[in-house]
Amino acid sequence: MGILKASSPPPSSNIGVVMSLKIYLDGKLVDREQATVSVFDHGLLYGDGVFEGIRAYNGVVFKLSEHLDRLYESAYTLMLEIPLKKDELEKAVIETLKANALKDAYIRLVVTRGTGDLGLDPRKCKKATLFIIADKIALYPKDYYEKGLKIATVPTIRNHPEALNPQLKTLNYLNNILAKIEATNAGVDEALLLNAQGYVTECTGENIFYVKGGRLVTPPPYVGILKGITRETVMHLAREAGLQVAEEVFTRHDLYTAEEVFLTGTAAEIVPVVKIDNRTIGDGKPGKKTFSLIEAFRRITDKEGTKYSL
Ligand code: PXG
Repeated sequence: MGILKASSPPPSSNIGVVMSLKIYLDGKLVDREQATVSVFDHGLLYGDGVFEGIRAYNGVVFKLSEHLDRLYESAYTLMLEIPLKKDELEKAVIETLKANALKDAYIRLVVTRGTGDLGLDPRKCKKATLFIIADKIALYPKDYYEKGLKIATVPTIRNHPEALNPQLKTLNYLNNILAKIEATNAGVDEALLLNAQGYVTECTGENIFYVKGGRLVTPPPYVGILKGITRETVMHLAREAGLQVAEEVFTRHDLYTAEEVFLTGTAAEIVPVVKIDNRTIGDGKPGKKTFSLIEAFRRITDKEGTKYSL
């Protein structure tokens, strides 16, 4: 998948004022140049922290409450105390969007263990660092949705749930980054990760689904996946559309022989897959059920979430 880049500062307006992106950092909105964290921050030194990637569509933060619940749950297991209550954090997200006059945005919400010293003991960090970046959304190329992706299984397996549970959205993404490098080396668009038992888990930043015989199937969380918010939404939309939806353990064979395969994630939304490990899926074109789910998804993105006005 493409890489989401923070946009460079916009060019000066005709009255000569340079608008800088405002970043929420530990309770204040600051210019991007001032939005810095310490080299002793354990988020940087150890990847000790949690994050969320969220989108706003036409003045609605899609499923903000669900994203915040997942953030607090990841932090709870890591015994990382988020310095704001959920309603305060919700306000901080909206404040950041307003400060940047963004109706459509990509929001990156990050909480690190905070500043400590050179030792991984989290007790050395007295207070978590919290920042929110809201920027213009860099969309994926249209081609991805019209032609579909080619993906391949990579040698790196998904983290074992009793090592670093994939249900936690932590700042340690090296499992996914290694897989991404392997996919790029193999000349495909995205990596498919199996678990230690050889079952299909997910891609580097997307959940996976297949359609076969009128059923929509996706792996259950216990195989080792992030419980995607887009995943939950798609399961709901599919049930509403009369599809039978199942969370089942499956292998690559089930994907190769499926009628349709697609990926889901906040950044990608729903993206069709047409080739896996050089096997053509269905007739090699994005499937009908995938397209109707994309349409159904796009109808609700600016309805199901937290509304705000600029
Ligand atoms: N699996 C993994 C490993 C993820 O990181 C998803 C599935 C999909 O979850 P959601 O809740 O988004 O449907 C993710 C989400 C980025 C970026 O900037 C990554 C994600 C989300 C947004 C942006 O790479 N990952």
